[in-house]
Amino acid sequence: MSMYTNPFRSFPDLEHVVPYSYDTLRDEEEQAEAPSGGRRRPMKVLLSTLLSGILLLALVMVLTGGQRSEEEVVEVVEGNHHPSFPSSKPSRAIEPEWVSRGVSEGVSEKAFRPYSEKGDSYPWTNLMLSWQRTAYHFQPEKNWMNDPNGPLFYKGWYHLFYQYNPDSAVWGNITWGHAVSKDLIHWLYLPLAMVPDHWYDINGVWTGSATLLPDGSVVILYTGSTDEKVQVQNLAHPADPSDPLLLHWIKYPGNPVMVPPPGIGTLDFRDPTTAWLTPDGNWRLTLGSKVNETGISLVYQTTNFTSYELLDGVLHAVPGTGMWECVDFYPVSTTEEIGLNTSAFGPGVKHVLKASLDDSKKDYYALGTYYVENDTWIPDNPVADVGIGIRYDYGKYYASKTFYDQHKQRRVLFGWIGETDNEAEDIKKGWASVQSIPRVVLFDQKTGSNLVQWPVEEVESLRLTSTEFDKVVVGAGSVVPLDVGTATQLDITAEFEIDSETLEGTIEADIGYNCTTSGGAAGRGTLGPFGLLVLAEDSLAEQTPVYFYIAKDTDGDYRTFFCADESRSSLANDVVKYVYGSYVPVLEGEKLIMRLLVDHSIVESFAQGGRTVVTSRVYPTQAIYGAARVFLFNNATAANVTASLKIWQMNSAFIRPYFNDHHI
Ligand code: DQQ
Repeated sequence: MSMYTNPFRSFPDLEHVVPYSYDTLRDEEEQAEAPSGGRRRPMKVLLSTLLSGILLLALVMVLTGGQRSEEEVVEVVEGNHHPSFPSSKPSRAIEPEWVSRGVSEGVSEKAFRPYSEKGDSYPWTNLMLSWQRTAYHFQPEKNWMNDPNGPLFYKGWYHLFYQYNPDSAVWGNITWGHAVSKDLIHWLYLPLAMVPDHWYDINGVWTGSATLLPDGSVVILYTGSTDEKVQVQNLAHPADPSDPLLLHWIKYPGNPVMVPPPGIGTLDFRDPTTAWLTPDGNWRLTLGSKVNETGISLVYQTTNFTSYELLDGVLHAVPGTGMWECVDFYPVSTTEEIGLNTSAFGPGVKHVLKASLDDSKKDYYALGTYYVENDTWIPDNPVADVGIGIRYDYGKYYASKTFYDQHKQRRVLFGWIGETDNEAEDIKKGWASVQSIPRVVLFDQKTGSNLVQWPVEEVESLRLTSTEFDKVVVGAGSVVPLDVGTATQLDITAEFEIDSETLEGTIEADIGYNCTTSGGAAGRGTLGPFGLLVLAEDSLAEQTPVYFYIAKDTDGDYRTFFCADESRSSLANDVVKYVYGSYVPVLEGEKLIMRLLVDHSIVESFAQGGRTVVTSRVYPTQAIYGAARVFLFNNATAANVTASLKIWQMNSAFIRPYFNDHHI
């Protein structure tokens, strides 16, 4: 097959593209009217809808004054401190000034390189840099890693493949790294699974997915960047299916099996999903692309995984969201707390569509209905469509991928947690990026409008000694140390109650609250912020607050936010410090609960059982090793809060090379 001719049917006509508003439900940005959408529309409707999308964007830009989204703002919070609240000034914010890696190949910006040419970076010591390595998150022994690829459970082992540069701590020369685990926590590094060694992937063995077939065999589909940097899809299968470690992979001699169809840019065609089996007995898969600024998801059909047919239309499209990378598409049960096989379909099932937005490097998902008869997916709530609504994680988190774990009947999510430091420091420390602790993903039956994500139960096997704190009163404007010894590897569960008199007596509080633009942890309001300071040293000159903030309107309705403020996380001036966060649904009678996994330079924070999640990458210079502490804080002006906590010290995971004589 010639790769530049189109062996398939014509490019989908985007018949059912419907523009929705650009506002985000959770980011609290300006909301515009969303037209209701039909499922199939003619091309002229597409053109007019795209045009209205552009006009709508222009309108929103005017209304918001072109306001930048949360993470584009590097927060600088000045003054407004209560004397007992940490008074250190956040260090200077950085306007990133970087050189692109990967963009010419048609993938996201991969490098953050502030001050690399000015030479005025912070004087990092080896001691500081070595502290940043995580103890129980997965990361390769050395060098660069990005997206998780092809996770699966096979013959007793969990397999994780990942985008990996075997030569350096920066993006490039992308191969598939490979590790296996019995429990998703302790990992053995295996030899590289696939390297760029054919014309159809010589510029990179990029992201892909595994599909487990009913006969127990495995196929992998991945994107190759060809000798001419064209993005194509390739097929691979295990050389020895009886090998539980799947050490060797054979690339299909007929590769590529899918090439960019007419109308799709050669740099805009990547990241095939796990395939699902439809009731008509065909396999389908989807992959991300764009047409102008409309992010789309193409659908292919196959029976044998070697020949594919591009189906008419698209699974879904959202104007203004740009290139969709690492699309994920899977069913969730609305009635049972179990995961579903990717091919599950029928009553009691909703489908999640997730896209990683190349333009903003954020992972957005939405819940909706999959119509197998015409391979379209319609969001439950058009205003919270993919790319404009809910995110998996409001912190540093991208290119995520789920798999169905048939061993434990759960759907497990991995996500790439990149660096926000200076690339020169990544090169010095010899590595860059970690994977999130795998999270179980479930439909939230209580709210009906979001997923919940929760660290896999196996992480609890790392819990060592614990300390409990019962009903600690944290007065308005105060900080309370929690004596747990060294606080660099922790699992923290905390429950907060705000004093009801103040809560009820408050007529109105901060209705326009926004984690990023309302002053971070130092911005004081009647009913917040309150929460924890982690990776803090005694003087609080360095600290990472993770907190709730309650807003109340005159109708007596509450809106709760869950935020993490990195602006004082490090005295270093050459790392990016964001204030992240979002709204979190809190139902009648629920306490405010958070769980934090602290592991050196990463803090994964879950609110209300995982309805809202925020991951922070932080690079303290003093709050490290034995100097790292944890505190409760309450920076509200009026309300006292009562907190009950359990804090575990966490063991390190065994993450090491595999040798034949090693067992875990
Ligand atoms: N990373 C891969 C691409 C994918 C991107 C290249 C997302 O396949 O689109 O390393 O981070």
